[in-house]
Amino acid sequence: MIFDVLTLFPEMIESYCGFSIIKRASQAEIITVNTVNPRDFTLDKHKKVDDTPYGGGAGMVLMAQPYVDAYESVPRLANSMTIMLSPQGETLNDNIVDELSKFDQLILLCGHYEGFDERIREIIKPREISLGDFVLTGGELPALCLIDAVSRKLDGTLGKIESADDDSFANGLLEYPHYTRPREYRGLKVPDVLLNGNHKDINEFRLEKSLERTKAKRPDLYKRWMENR
Ligand code: 4FL
Repeated sequence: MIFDVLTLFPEMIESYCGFSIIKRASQAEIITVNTVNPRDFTLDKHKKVDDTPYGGGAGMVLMAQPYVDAYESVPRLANSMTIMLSPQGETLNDNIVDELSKFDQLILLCGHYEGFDERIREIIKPREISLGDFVLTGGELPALCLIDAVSRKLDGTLGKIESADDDSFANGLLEYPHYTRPREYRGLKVPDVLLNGNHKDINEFRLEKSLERTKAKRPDLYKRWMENR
């Protein structure tokens, strides 16, 4: 998977991708993360990427020309999708992450300031994706969330044991509680069933706990799970 990220702050993307599992996925060539800075495509000597809005109002608007030229400089694979990170998009979820993980290339457009000149949308026609109903200072964190969530779905990124298949959401339920050593901490004991080595009992216990906490914390997911089983 190639991620091409259009951003005015490439170091934000590069620094996050230099750690932990995402770094390992890059080294294993499961993913490649490239950045393109629209500032490098400005035509004036001040390298201006934003300007005041026509019609007045607060803030600055990202200019179309540097953004569109930066976008058009990205080499396109056949199986590619362009995504704008924006609070106006559809909200990201595990189904969309699965769908996106099937592409060979994701081109991610990060906004800043008050927003994009509308002609960027009209020319590029990206799919718009939001992380939720809140506003950030820029689209870099949402882009990184998307890179992270998609990367961990790709073959080889996670080990077999940590595999994404039984994550919360992948099976439609929240995860069961996890415990590690010691067997007792501040008077709180690890449930006996996890210590007796009976895997049928353990699986039953875990499913029961998954159902219990999904019902309590996410009645919407619980309802859907009950309807589909
Ligand atoms: C993008 C917020 C996606 C939530 C500012 C620029 C944003 C965002 N989801 N805020 N992009």
